[in-house]
Amino acid sequence: MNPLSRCFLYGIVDLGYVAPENVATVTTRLLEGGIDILQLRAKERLKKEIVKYAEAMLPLTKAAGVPLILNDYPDLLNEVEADGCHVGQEDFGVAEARELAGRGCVVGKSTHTLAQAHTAEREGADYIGFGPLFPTGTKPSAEAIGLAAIRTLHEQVHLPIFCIGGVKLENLRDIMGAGARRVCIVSDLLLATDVANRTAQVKSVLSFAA
Ligand code: TZP
Ligand code: MG
Repeated sequence: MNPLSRCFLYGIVDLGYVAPENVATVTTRLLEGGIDILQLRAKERLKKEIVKYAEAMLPLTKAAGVPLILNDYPDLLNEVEADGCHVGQEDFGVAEARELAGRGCVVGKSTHTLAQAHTAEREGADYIGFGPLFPTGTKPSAEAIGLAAIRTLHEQVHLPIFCIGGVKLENLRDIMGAGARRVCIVSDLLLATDVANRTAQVKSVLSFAA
């Protein structure tokens, strides 16, 4: 069975939004709200800093039984007891990521087209991200792809698919209505006044739609 088959809401502790001293607190809030899987995303940070943030998150995610995924650096899985890594189209192939990780782990891949999603499945990814659905300040350089391909994607690719990019509590029902089952949300959770409450609200919409 896919280790992520019961994960529907993917959260990211993104250091673009979270100050280093708040990494543990924000992680706790996301977990309190019922996040199913968490990624640490720390662009332009040194690897040794990323290791430190991951170490702050790990006891919390482990206690909650929630997988922790490191963005960009599969090799850090040699140093950190995280559960997996996430790679983009310009990073590594899935097999290469597994080799760099040096041990069994979850490998996720970012995809932006149906063709890339098929390739990721063939390469043996454990899950994919699909997006950005909408323009997003979290990844301003990426072109939005809209909702049109979501249903076909779910008919053709049999991996956990996390729709990402501009997903918010407010548009979640539309995204589910377009065929999505799982989502990844960054800013709408991290910028909420009450992160745990926002996370719980999103979870309840997702479970209602499941
Ligand atoms: N990959 C595609 S869109 C995105 C990433 C990391 C950012 C999503 O962030 P937000 O704030 O939920 O739009
Ligand atoms: Mg990357």
